[in-house]
Amino acid sequence: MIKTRICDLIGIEYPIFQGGMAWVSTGELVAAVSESGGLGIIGSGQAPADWLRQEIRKVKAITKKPYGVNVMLMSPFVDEVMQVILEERVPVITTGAGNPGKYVPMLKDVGTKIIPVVASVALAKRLEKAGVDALIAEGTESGGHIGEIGTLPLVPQVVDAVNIPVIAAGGIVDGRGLVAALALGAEGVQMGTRFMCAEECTISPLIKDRILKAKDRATVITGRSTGHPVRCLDNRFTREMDQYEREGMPAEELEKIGVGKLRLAMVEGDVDNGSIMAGQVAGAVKCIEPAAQIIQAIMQSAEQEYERLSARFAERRA
Ligand code: TUI
Repeated sequence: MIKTRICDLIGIEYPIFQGGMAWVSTGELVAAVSESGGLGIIGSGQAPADWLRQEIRKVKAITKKPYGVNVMLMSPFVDEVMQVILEERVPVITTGAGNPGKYVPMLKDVGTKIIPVVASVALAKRLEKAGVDALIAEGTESGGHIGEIGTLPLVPQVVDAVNIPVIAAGGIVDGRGLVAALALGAEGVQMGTRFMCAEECTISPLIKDRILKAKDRATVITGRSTGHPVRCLDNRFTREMDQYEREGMPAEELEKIGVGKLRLAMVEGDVDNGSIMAGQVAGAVKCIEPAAQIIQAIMQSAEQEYERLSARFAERRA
């Protein structure tokens, strides 16, 4: 059994977070992950506050276990979303795409644990000083809005720079990834892409099918010129964006074209014109299965991999 500080900090059985993906991580998936002993996290993205309240209530109706909400700090509704989080006494929040420092005191007041996503050592250090409870160090292998450093170099540098627990994200899809993350000094993992193919995930089956058919080189990065690079599966939408970027379209116009495209993919199932945000591990996701089975499989294979490595080290010592 792999228990770490993060399990004790938030009261979960297994050190596995399900990434809070906009339009993907709805109450159904979140409740299933939390009920299975991981941490399910609602993706509030750019959704309005009442949508979030409804998803929180769905989770509370299904499970009494801890769950989280991801706050996308570039959302126009961020203040209202924070208000709902306070009112509903959400146990854990994660944040993305910005610095949540100014929200830390009010969240601490109500006992909400704050676990920001960082893509650099500098922000990790600043947020530890601001009083956050743990950090998610997310490498560029992830889907969606990404930083520039790979998980393998980022995680140990963040681990060495702070004393609070660090969760590794980006490029992790199975038990081998969990053991590797622990070897880097992380105390857990966050996975998004694999949970997109959970049975309980409510996205369009056409998107799940695209992930299952993806190969290792299926993802591309668009939006570098806007300062907000995004990783998604290569499709008509990403090729058009790429063309516009090469033609020098201004950032504002590019961003306008992107509006609504994530929903178009995930909810409407438009696999050509939508933005299918997914990580580089898409090629390693092999089947649709219940969240409980995903978590059990990861824990079982992590323990086997750990045993295998221990045996190899023991052989060398003998
Ligand atoms: O946030 C994510 N992934 C996301 S958010 C999203 S919605 C979106 N759509 C279009 C454009 C932008 C967002 C889709 N996927 N992951 C967490 C994450 N946070 N990755 C990287 C960061 C990050 C980047 C810069 C965090 C902080 C930061 O700097 C803030 C600062 O002030 O230094």
